[in-house]
Amino acid sequence: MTQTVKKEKLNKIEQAKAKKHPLLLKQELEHFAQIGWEAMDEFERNMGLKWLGFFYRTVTPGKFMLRMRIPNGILTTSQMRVLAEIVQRYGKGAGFQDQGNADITTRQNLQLRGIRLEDIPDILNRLQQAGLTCVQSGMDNVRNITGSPVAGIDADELIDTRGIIRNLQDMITSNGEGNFAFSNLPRKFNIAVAGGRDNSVHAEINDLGFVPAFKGDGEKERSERRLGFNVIVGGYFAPNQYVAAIPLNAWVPPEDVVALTQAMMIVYRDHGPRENRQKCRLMYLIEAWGMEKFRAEVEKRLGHPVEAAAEKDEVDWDKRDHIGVYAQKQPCLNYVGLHVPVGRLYAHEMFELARMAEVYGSGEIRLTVEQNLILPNIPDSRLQPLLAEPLLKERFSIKPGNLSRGLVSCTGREFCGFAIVETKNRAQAIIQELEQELIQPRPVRIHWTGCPNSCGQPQIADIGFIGTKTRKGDQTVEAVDIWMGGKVGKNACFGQEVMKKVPCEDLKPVLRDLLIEHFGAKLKQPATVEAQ
Ligand code: SRM
Ligand code: SF4
Repeated sequence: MTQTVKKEKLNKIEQAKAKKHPLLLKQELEHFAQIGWEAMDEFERNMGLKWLGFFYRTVTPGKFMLRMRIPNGILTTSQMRVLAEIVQRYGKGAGFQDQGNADITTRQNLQLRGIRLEDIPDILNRLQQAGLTCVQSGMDNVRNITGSPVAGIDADELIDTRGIIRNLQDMITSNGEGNFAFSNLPRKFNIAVAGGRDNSVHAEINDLGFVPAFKGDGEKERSERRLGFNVIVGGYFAPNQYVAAIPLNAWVPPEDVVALTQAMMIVYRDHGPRENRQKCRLMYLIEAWGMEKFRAEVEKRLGHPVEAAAEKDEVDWDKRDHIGVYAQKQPCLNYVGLHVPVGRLYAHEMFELARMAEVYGSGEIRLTVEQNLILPNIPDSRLQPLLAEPLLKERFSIKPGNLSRGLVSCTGREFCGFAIVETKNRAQAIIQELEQELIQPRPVRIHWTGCPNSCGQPQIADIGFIGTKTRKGDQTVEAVDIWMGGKVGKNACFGQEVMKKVPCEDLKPVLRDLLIEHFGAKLKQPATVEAQ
């Protein structure tokens, strides 16, 4: 598929891509392994290798983060073991007990830490043998494609998203080998396919979202109506730009999702802006052209008209977090949602999860955009022994506290060069203390993000924190801007900024007051807490 790139003043990254397509670096990995990270060309090391899934970390010089692609967030236990072996063997020095670690991401994905340049060729071999890929997981590529975490097992599901998402990933990455046709987009591109009534992937914050919808005149019997997706486009978060996706006025049956996506990506690739990196996401093309022209160009590429959107979509539930034990649509089988504090996994825990999914389930593990895990297909007879496993008692609870339960955090200063503040450890420490002090009657979704890039999605949280800096006395200290009122599921909307530059060291009492005032929290021992 040939690519036509518009003539305009290209930004620096475009210029570098034009000189040498970063996917070509795959052929030079052995050479890089020999010369070492310090001798590599800076653009190729810091940016180019992200096309292959390896992110150089300036915070930990010499170490890379490996970002996987896990379509629909679904892994087999043998794949989980391969990933556990990689962090254990190659990620030494990057975590607890020198074991290496991995993080579940807000895109239902895994990132592995502490990787050295010289180990990349061997790691890629291992991934390929396991049927896994990390290609095109960063920079100007389509990110991990999210789908309903309970696809195929949810009694109330409308459309099983698993096959669609696998097909999308294979089309975009050439079955995981790397695809030159779709790896020179003007910017990143996020795709989500919702299959249930709660829009559990929050499609509205993606560049391209598919939301279940019935097509029909509404008067016919339900069985005569056709089930497919309404299409929404242009959602994104970037520093100080938080934009919800808007309707394309299009409806597609499930079997047309891949073709429509392909057509849209060609239009974006060939016509999307490439001048100013801050203004290159899909919405800028839609704004420049207007929705009608954008839709017409997509149809032209597709080769046929697209049906107009269904009158309404089927998202009419509050969003579920899937933590706990739930009956599946298959008789006598259950899925068990485990809470993984801020998504952090250590190698020994990854091995344990693989073992448990095999012993009690069907050898499958699923990830959620809340950075948690699901073990599906647990027969009734095996529930009790699974729930008695030490890992569930000590770390990955099915009944976490109502504050821990909704806690999400981006990587933050521990590993991310963009970070303004520490996130994961701080988020957990504050919540653990508040759980000692408060009775919190219902879950509260609290999202931390270490800088305005908003990887931790604070705008969709009940309470969101965005890392910043402020002056306190004569010192510059880490602080957060506070957002409130984000909603997911039915009537999804973004929150609003309610406070600016609250020093992190003063945050706990501020959060305590917000929880008491807005979320029904009560002090356990008022006298003790006031005295602190
Ligand atoms: Fe992100 C860049 C981490 C989800 C918006 N994001 C980065 C980098 C790669 C920056 C870097 O090289 O250090 C971070 C890697 C840190 C590290 O070492 O872990 C990073 N983003 C993450 C993750 C891991 C956060 C998490 O802890 O879960 C998420 C990985 C998802 C995945 O598996 O692919 C992650 N990032 C998001 C999301 C949320 C989402 O996709 O729903 C967003 C906002 C939504 C969006 O993109 O529209 C997001 N990340 C960004 C941006 C701002 C994009 C923009 O258009 O300006 C950047 C910076 C950039 O691209 O220039 C960024
Ligand atoms: Fe890094 Fe900022 Fe993204 Fe957090 S929000 S992972 S600090 S880029």
